[in-house]
Amino acid sequence: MKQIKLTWKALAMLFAVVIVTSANAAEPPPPAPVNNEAKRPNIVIILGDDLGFADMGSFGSEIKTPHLDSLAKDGVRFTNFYTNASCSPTRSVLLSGVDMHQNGLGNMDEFTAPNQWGVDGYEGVLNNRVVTLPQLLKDAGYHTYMVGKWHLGKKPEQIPAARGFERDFSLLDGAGSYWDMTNFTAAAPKSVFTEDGKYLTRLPDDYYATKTYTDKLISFIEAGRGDGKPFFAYVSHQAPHDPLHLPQDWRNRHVGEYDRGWDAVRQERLQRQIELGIMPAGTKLAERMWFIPDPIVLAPATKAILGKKMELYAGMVENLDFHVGRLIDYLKKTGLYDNTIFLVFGDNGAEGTDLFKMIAGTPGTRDFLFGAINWSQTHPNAWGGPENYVGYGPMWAQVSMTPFSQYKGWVAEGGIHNALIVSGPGVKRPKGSINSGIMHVADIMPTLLEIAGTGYPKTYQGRELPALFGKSWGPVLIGQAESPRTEQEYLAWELFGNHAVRQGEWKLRWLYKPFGKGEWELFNLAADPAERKDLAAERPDKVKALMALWDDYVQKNGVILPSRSPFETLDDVLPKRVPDDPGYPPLIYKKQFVPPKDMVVDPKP
Ligand SMILES: [Ca+2]
Repeated sequence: MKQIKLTWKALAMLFAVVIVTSANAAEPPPPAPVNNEAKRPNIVIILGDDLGFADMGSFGSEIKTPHLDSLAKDGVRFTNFYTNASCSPTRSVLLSGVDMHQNGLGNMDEFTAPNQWGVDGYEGVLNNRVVTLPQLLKDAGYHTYMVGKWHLGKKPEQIPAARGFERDFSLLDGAGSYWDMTNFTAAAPKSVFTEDGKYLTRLPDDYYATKTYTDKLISFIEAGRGDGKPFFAYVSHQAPHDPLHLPQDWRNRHVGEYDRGWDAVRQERLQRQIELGIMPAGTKLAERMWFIPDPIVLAPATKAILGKKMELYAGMVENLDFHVGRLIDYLKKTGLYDNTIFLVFGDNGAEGTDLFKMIAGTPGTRDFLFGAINWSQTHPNAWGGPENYVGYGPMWAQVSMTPFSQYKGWVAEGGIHNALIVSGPGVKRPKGSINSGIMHVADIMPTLLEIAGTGYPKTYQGRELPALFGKSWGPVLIGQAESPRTEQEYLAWELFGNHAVRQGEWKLRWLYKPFGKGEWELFNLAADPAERKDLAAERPDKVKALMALWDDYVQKNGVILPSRSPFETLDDVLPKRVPDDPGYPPLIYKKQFVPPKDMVVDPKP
């Protein structure tokens, strides 16, 4: 198949041409320029795992992120960008462009419910019906590199090398230690890593996730530099996902700064967001969740101990920013920076749930809500080190998601609404500007294919491909549209049974009690971005219209609401209901993956 080769500049011209010709159809477009491959831009996706909407300085945080902010200064910040509510569902959509219920991540592998087992779209890995972004970019002449967390399958035919990445250094699991191969469950206690398509016996010397991923990526780019091919790099950082693992010299940079409590920090962040133009004037904070204490009632020592968790989290984000800075420096020194497009975002809302309570405790009970507040019985001075597994809890997750309601795992805005920065050649909007068009992670595939001068085929290697879920940002990036979608086009989400649909400024959501009402709630996000006031009773017409869109989404994508969910019994009264489904949740029972012997190697130096 002959590849279409377009420069990014030519592509921008092509947009202009399309617009002109639609106004003046008599004039045929000039032939598109070809054979200027060297000028196609490099593409770098920087993903922060569980990084919150309000965690970067350029989105209102007090956390210092000068390198990420420098990309915001050079590019555009998007304030209405959506992902899915957790890791692998978002990543599957990013890399396939296809809705999660079709691409294999209809549910997280760890929580796939009995009624979803064996159903197409619920494989728990990125399935073979889709073609991946790196595969198509590789076919179009790009180098394709990946470092960091994969979370889309561990078998030889499912790993990054099998899905289009020419070079990789990857953690195949969804989380794990930042220092070694320790993982969390009794049945699968060891993380699995690959390097260039082989499974690793051990990790390199001096391994620390964020640092090593950056070192590896720089070595990949350096090795491929000079052959004239552009590169695509998927920098899938583990940070700042829990556990909060941080090198010793990064652990004590914010001592005491968060003792003032979560309410104060949220208010300060919202104030800065309004000053920056991230949120409109008059925006109100989502209410503090009912099970989180008012910091005023806490003893100073308690505030200091809980504040320490946020000190560590802030350190994680700053350390991530530091290593992003190393990558940017390298690209500037080699002259690659000016021809590189960057996309920066978090993969879902910040993490308020206690992962370890979900694993070691009694899943499906309400105790994990409270567990995260008191979690980790080790001495706080040891937190951050390799032997300690600490998250920061729902109070700080709400801070990370200022001004929104709730956090990761839920489809309130706090679970799915993320910060997005796009910078680099082809972004024709004023440097440092802000856009509030409604964007979705599924848009990235068609956008980047266009930038690379290629497109999404109807078939691939003889198989018919599912339709893309998203729409290209081409017209938005060159300033000719404010949003890739019209007021009529809708977005929808479902995870763990929670579900929602958004059309224009209206959002209809259904959440398990007591995070939601266990029935449809309606919000006007333009007036009420923090989902404070349910308008369902006042606007039955809107509820009905949005319910019809939800039904459309279910039908088009084969959504099956789960029979079991990690959040299902939160509102139970005593005695606890403990449904018995052998093997659920898979998270606890899934056995240690053992790679084929002939694919196991020692790490490269
Ligand atoms: Ca995540």
